[in-house]
Amino acid sequence: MLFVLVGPTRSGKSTFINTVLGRDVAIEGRVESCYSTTRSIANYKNLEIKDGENNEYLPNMTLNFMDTIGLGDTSVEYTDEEIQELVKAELMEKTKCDQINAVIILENPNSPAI
Ligand SMILES: Nc1nc2c(ncn2[C@@H]2O[C@H](COP(=O)(O)OP(=O)(O)OP(=O)(O)O)[C@@H](O)[C@H]2O)c(=O)[nH]1
Ligand SMILES: [Mg+2]
Repeated sequence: MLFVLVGPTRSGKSTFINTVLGRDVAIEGRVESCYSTTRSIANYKNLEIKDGENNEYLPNMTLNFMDTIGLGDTSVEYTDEEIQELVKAELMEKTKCDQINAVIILENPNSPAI
């Protein structure tokens, strides 16, 4: 299963991936950081899920995640439109669109959209 994470910088995309997998795979930003952390698209493939309670990997279940560059950070070398194009190109090139199970859109909790 492939999940694509999109949303503003520091909305918790990388943290979401790590939380679901039960271990640190994607690099998370520090809370006090002013800058986006994920600065290029990262594909995490065929990763097993770790059960945090007994520290064991769950059998017969692997997940794929695409972690994307956060939107809305002017310190990043790409504009939001360029990031959207990069994500689109990545999806078309490395995976097939019909393999996507969900696009997960995260928002910052203080966003007016919430
Ligand atoms: N309190 C709280 N903090 C969170 C939550 N999710 C993420 N964080 C913190 O928010 C900060 C940013 O999280 P990231 O996962 O790096 O955010 P991101 O969307 O990947 O950011 P970019 O890579 O910059 O686009 C980190 O310090 C996380 O620990 C949450 O649900 N609650
Ligand atoms: Mg990130």
